[in-house]
Amino acid sequence: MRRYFQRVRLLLPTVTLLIGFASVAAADPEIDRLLRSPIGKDWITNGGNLTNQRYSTLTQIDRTNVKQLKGAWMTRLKGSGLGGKYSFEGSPLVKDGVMYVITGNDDVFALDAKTGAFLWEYWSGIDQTISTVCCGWVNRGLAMGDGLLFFGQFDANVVALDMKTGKLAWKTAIEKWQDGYGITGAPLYYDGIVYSGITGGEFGVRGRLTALDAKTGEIKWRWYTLPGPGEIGSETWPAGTDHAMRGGATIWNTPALDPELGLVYFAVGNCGPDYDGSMREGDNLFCTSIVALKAKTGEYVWHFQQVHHDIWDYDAASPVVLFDTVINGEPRKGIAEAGRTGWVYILDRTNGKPLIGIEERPVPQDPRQKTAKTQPYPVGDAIVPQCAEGLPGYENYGCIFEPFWETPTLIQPSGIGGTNWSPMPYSPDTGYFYVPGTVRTSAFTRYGDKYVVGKRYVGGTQAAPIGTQMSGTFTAIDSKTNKIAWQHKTPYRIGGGGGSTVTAGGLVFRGEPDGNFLALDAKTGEELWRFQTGFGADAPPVVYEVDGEQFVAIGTGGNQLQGSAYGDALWVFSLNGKLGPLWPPPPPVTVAGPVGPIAPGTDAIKIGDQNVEYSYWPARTRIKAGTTVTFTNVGDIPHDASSMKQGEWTTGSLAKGESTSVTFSKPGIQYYICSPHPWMYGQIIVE
Ligand SMILES: [Cu+2]
Repeated sequence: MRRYFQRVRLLLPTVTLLIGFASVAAADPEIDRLLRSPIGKDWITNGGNLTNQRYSTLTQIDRTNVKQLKGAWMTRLKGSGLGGKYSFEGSPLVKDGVMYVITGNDDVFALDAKTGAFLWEYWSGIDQTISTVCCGWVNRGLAMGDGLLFFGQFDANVVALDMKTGKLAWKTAIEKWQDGYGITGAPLYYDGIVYSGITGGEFGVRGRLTALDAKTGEIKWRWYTLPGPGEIGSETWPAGTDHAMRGGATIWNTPALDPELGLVYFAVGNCGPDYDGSMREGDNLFCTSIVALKAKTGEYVWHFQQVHHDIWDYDAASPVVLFDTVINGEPRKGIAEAGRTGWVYILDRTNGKPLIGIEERPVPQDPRQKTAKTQPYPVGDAIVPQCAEGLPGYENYGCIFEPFWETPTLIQPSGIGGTNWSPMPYSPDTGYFYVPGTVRTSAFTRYGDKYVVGKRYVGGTQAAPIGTQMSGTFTAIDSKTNKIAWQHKTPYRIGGGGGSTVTAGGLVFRGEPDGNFLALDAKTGEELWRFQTGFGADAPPVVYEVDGEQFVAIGTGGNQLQGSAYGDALWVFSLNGKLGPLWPPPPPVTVAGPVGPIAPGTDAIKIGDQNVEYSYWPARTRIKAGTTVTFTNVGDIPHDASSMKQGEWTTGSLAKGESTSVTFSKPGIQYYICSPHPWMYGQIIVE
């Protein structure tokens, strides 16, 4: 990859010429001005403004008075996105006293931001049989401009609604969900263009950033994250093969944009098949990378790859953050992204070179996986442990870049650890990034997978061993050193799509999967306020002002991957609030494995029943040897039940309504998981 820096240098003069780009007549001058400005009374895009900093300049609520914060209003969103298959990760947008919010079912509501009264509602009618959902039904938010609201849907359409009425303005299909594509990330609007990523990295898709005309929905250009033959990066894939064409590299989250440099930036997710690198020798660009393109044309400018030849599902899934800083007395333009590796990658956004330092170091090798010789190690601290400890029954274990083959190998942070989809706020007051992380071990196993259009294509699995602890960290990272300023150990997994926001009042607001909403001192980390919302309180909060009153809003609908209780509520807080806390919901599990009472004698197990898509009912059963157990999928998407001992038994993939029976003849304890969703556990005690 080193040779690409050559190209970066060649492109720099072009970048310099683009300064002044912002002065060109804009399509929506007011929104564009707000997008370029510090976040004030309105919150008009997912990350607050073009930087994704989530730093509000409002100061009415501060360290001295935050203890008085109470609920100003709480509105239930009419059952939208309510259920175990959904996560609520959208940040509400606010403009001129109107709040717009999207749920995990792609339904959109406009509310009076002061009272929570409904102004209009848009029900997506999204096909509930979509079977290419990787990681829960979720929508990470909206964008606005030209009088329209923009969002992506699960069915891979980008949609625009009239902001005044909620009526559909246009709808553009980027791809078909039947081919594995979907959209879960919030788009970015700027200067008449809507930028949208795409998901489907677990389904052998070809990732891309798509730029649409905001007024018409017409596709202006697309930039593929996986190079075609002869294109930049094609030499990092095996010559004469088409593996790159189904190599995933999707874009999970909202881009950022620097109008002065004229560049749009985004993070690219893992390579496909996720856990099988045997047929895709090379660094595999642009998997697990940060990429900069010319914002107007989509022309490549630079990239930085965080993990070469990724076989661990180490997505770059958190939104990139732009920030300006001073290093060694020199003003620098920075960009940062928090990875699943547990590191924050800090670069110069003019050229993609490390700002603090990132070293290429040799790593353990396995020729069968075609492992990369070296990997980038950022200077500074990781926010989660990067080595797994040994466990009984596991011969192999190791650290972050430990290779694996067919014998389960324990690795931390794992592809479900570190920072996943959650945003990372930045405060120019403290100079800190606020980084959520999940701490857990995964047992990685590689197996082959044949590519079939629209089917899962991951080539292996990672599952937390039964009985292992799962928790989290919330860390302030100093942007000048990439070192920990302060860190909280959290009892639950965070970073899987929840989030936080920082203010000029010196506060960090963040939710917990157990329903608590917290305010921390941004400088010291001290907890200053805590409020029980009654629902899983994970979504990234926002801060806004109406009629001189400052509000803090958070969607409390739970998060399927963090295990928090589901709901359909939106809570809004202010110093004049009157509403008190609710009873706590059931807390998330902290130990991997099947939960719930043991059902004696049950020989019928339902998958996805009782509105909990990713579950077995009962999760635990006790039977006599020789019993035949029937597994039936009553959920919406395909699932299976597969022995945690690889290859011992499996139901095979069951579509909605399908059943398969398995006979258990030998006494013993059987643990099983769903192979596409390895966080689903079941237990059968055979006597
Ligand atoms: Cu499943």
